[in-house]
Parts: sequence; structure tokens; C-alpha cells
Amino acid sequence: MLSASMALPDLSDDFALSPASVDAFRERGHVVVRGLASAAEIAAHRPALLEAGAQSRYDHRPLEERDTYGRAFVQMFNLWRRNDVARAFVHSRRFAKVAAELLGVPAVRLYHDQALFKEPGGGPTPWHQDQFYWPLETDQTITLWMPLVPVTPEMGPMAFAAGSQRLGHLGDFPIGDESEAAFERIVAERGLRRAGETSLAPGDASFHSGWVRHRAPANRTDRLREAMTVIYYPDGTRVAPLDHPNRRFDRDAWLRGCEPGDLAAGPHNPVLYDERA
Ligand SMILES: O=C(O)CCC(=O)C(=O)O
Repeated sequence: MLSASMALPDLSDDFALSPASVDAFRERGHVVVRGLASAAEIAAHRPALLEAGAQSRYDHRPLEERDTYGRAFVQMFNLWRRNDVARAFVHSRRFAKVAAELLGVPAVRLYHDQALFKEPGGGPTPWHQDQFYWPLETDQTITLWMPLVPVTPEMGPMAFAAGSQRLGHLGDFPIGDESEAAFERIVAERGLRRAGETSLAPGDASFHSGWVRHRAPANRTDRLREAMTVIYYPDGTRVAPLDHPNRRFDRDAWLRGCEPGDLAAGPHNPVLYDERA
């Protein structure tokens, strides 16, 4: 097991988030914050994140045998529980403070983390809305998506329907061929602006709202697109009704021990930033 005592760069300091970034996030439902972590900080954490990811991988089928969702990326959850270095990265106060400032809330909790590695030749990530899955009684959810390697438009960076978070929930579409077709139609019919697909350096952060429609193109290179995500919600949020199987799965996986109506504050949902503390 890797240990945090190995002179790991500290990710708890304040980051100077520009008011323009906050405005952009609230308007469009997504924003890129350049240099939230430095190249050196990513280099220091990456080996332990890769190790935790390898331990957490549950689908070992070759790319060709997977469905559309499975071909989009190799998905690995809750790396923070695998080793101290991954925990230090996912629990970063610096990252969490930026998430809280973008949401405009005093404190945020961890929902969960995911490593999303789009393989060489990996398919597109279909259009979807994250919050369809999440039994959280709030619209104020946010995901940090941070590459561990340089990501070019050919490798499948995040893409968005800008401002579409304001339309809220537009139908129960689990991620897959149906969500891709349905949201592609909605984006076209409503003339929503397509944004994103920009190159990112290791440590740049793309943040997006839980209701913004987003996708990612295929990885047309021979390089693995390594990205870490961390999902946050405001402290004080309650668990929403478990009104479909995806939400029951998510409650069992990420909000263990919490029932609808309870505070979403299970043992795996620590407060990662609190301006009142
Ligand atoms: O990494 C991807 O391709 C998609 C990520 C995503 O949809 C998310 O983080 O919500």
C-alpha cells in the first residue's frame, strides 16, 4: 500500500477561482478551470491512482464484447478507499473548495469518485444527464473531471449542450444508444449550443452540473484517455425518493445506510470543504 507520508504534494490550499469562471459555470453548466493541479502534483498522485484503478476494475471483457456504454470507458469507482494517495487526491480541499464556490454553497460532501479511462479505439460516451441516476434532493450537484495525461480533441474530451442544465430533467434515459438518440434530437430541436471538446493538460479541471447534458466523442488515438472524476453535493442535502432501479443502485452503492428523507451523510460521504469550519 502506498502511503501519504511519501512527501506527497499538498492539495489543501486555496485556489484563486476567477469570478468569470463562476459566471460561466452558472450560465452554461460547465467550465474549464486551467491548472487546478500542477503537472508535478498530477505526476505525484498518478501512480497510486492507476494502482487503485486497476484494483477497482470490475469489467475485464475486451472492448469488442462490450455494449455502447461499456465501450465508452473503463469505469472504476471509489478509488479513495484503496490507498492513502488516492484518498488525498479525491479528498483535496482545494478541489472541493472550487466545487463549493462554483455551486455557491458553504460546504460540500463527496458523493463518489470515478476513474474513467477511454481506451484507444474506445467509443463515444453517449449523451446523458448524471442526475437522472442520483437520489439527491438538490439541483446543486457538480462533477470535477480532471485528466491525468494530456487530452486532445481526438482522445474524447468532454462535450456539453451549454445551458441545458436549466431545462432540468427531460426524460428517464440511462446512458446508452437511447439517451444518445433522444438527447441528440433535443439538442438539435432546441438549437442548444454545443461546447467543450477542448484540449486539456494534466491537472486542468472541467466542472459540470449534474443536469447539463453531456457526452464525449470516441478516442481516435492509440493513447489511453485517463481521467479522474470527483462528484460533490452541498452538505445538508437529503436523500430523494428511490423512484427507479438506477437510483436504488446508487443509494446502495454511494449512500449506504441512508433512507429517502435522511440527510445524505453516510460513512462514505465526508465533508470535503466547509467554509464555516
Ligand atoms: O469521461 C467521459 O467520457 C464521460 C464522463 C461523464 O459523463 C461524467 O463524468 O459525468
